[in-house]
Amino acid sequence: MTTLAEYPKIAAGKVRELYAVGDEHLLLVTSDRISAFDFVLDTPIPDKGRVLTAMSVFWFDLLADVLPNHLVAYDDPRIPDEVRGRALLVRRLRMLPVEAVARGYLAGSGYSDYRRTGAVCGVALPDGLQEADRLPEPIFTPATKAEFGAHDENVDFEHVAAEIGRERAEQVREATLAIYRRGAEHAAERGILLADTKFEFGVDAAGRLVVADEVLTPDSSRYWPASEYRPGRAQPSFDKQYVRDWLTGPESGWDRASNTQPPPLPAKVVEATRDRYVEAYERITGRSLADWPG
Ligand code: Q0Q
Repeated sequence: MTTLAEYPKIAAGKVRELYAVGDEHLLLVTSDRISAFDFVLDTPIPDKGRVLTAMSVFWFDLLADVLPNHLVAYDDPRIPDEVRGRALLVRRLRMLPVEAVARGYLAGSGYSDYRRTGAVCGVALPDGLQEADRLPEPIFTPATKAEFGAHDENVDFEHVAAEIGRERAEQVREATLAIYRRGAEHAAERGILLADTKFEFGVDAAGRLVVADEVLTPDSSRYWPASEYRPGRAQPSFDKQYVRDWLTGPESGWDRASNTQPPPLPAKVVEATRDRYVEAYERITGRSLADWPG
């Protein structure tokens, strides 16, 4: 029986770890940790790791006709029982140094770049757009990978072309927009607006572009409830709004401007947040989380 201790840890993010499994594979483990306001909170959300893992598997399968992906297995003897259901066995790729972001709506750094320059990543947009407005069509707005904890820096297409070559950059842009369009269309039919999303791509030994990392999850994308969509303001997050509201509300005793570690979450917020992750999964996939391993 394999244990996680057998596998060398080769990378760690805020809520995920990456382990080497031999020379050809990796184990991508998603924890139950949740981050808010750029802090990793002390309180885990039960099943968050399983939901995000199961979501990536669903999207990899739905979008396999658009581009190959790195998934090898989600239920395999090489996956230790302690992380079963929240770990993916994946092919080891040569990763491209670009955060491949697609935006269908104006939010976050895209909105602030637009307010400052009328464009996002060198892509000019019409005048007069409001926050959270839907864009005339989805746009490719790449970013450079930031050091741990820092925000990625938005860059233009020419920067990506200089980094990875023009032909590969064009392929990444096409793939990013194609996968986003399909995902956003599927989600919108089920009452969830995918405002934007971030992909990571790698290249396999045959030189093929492969979609890696997590795909179209609430951690790599903005998930907005379509029923509450009101352009002209910041939109509520489908999955993180309960956490954000409690932390910035009177009960938490936390001052966001203090830049101090937020307090632990009360059980009611944890439970409501878990329910939102499960609801997002079951609406997007039409499947029950109870049928997912772990
Ligand atoms: C790879 N990451 C992400 C990461 C820290 C995940 C490297 N198939 C692959 C993958 C994937 N996925 C990676 N490298 C080679 N082949 C993914 C950003 C970082 C924790 C989890 N870094």
